[in-house]
Amino acid sequence: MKSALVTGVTGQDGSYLSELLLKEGYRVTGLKRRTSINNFERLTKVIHHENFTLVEGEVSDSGCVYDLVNKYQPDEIYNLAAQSHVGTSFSQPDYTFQVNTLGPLHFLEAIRRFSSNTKFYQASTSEMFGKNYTVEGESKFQDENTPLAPQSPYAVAKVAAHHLVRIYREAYDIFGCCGILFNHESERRGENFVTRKITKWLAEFSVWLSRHDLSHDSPSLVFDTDEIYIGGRTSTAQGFQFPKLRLGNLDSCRDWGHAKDYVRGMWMMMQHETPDDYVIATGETHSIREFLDEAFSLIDIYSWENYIVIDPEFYRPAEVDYLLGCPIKVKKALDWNTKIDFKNLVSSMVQSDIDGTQKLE
Ligand code: NAP
Ligand code: G4F
Repeated sequence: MKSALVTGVTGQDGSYLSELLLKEGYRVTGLKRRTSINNFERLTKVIHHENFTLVEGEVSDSGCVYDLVNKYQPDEIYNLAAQSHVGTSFSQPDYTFQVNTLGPLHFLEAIRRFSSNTKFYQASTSEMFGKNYTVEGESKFQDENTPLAPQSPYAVAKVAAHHLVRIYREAYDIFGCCGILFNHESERRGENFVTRKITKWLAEFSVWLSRHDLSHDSPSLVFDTDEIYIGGRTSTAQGFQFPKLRLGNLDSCRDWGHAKDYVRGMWMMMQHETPDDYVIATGETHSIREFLDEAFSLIDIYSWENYIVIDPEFYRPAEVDYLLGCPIKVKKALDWNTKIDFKNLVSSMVQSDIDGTQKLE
């Protein structure tokens, strides 16, 4: 039986990846950091599985990582743990580096010292490209050859980790792969990323409307306040009015896929005979405005401008304007493909949030 250690197991990708690995017959050890209250919501499908174990650990603590790797000597390590919010990395750059750069370095060192046959996956990101893209004829895209030009402390920390994996691969012959994953979302996406923030608000608004038997397309039903609606969570509505959705820059474009497809790509890279880095993306890009068009249309609202407020608080000191990944290498080498397209991604997120909100009512 193969064994895997998954860091960031309580996160979006960690939970989907654990499900996949258990299906593939692995023994999975999930690393969770110490929290004052358990956050196992995403782990309901795996937590009672006989081949799944949770261990507590902190990736920025080298001794902790060395002990874990030495003790478990897993066949594969998937390092998904990160301070994963780009906006937060501007206010917490030091912490972001400790987790996102020193974390992977500790694993690479631990493998080199104690477990040289362990394969290592590092969660690299399309944010590393920053403002750069490759131009070919009419098309603009990023692939494995596009130069990196990070635009945030988050991205700089990930670039450092990306290069560390390459160096350990070349210098010490460690089987290390970096997945350069473009944005991937799901019903389990963190609530302060833009897609989930939108779908959660829509669900709460939609359920509130039906509870009050109100018509959908009536802007007089919403009001502007920054006190009640904060960071993706609505608390109360005010009489027959509901707080507007507050967002930042709507003009950036992202290549959004579904996390379930993307964790399959991570696993496929690790099964290949040689370690390498791959872009994982859909090859399609959409602006935040287009995401709003699609999501609001699902509750029969076609002029969403009336329902949102542009709040400078959600603008970043530096922005990544355009991401569109070219996944040709991973398609050719690993036969990887997406199964869930943009429309299905948005509708499954909206529906899941509506179901979740109704359950709470
Ligand atoms: P996520 O939902 O934010 O999950 C991050 C995980 O890391 C959580 O389990 C978190 O624990 C854990 N973590 C944070 N700090 C830690 C620490 N110091 N020690 C141990 N664990 C720690 O992120 P995700 O969307 O699943 O992304 C997974 C990885 O892929 C991240 O490295 C991210 O940067 C990268 N990535 C994501 C995307 C994307 O679009 N989703 C694209 C490219 C790359 P808590 O649950 O306790 O917070
Ligand atoms: O949803 P976001 O926060 O994702 P972002 O910054 O693209 O980062 C995500 O994808 C990366 C891969 O490219 C990962 F590495 C990273 O870990 C994370 O998963 O923001 C997307 C866009 C940005 O341009 C942001 O400025 O949406 C814009 N935006 C507009 N209003 C907002 C908001 N972003 C957030 N989080 N909240 C807003 O209210």
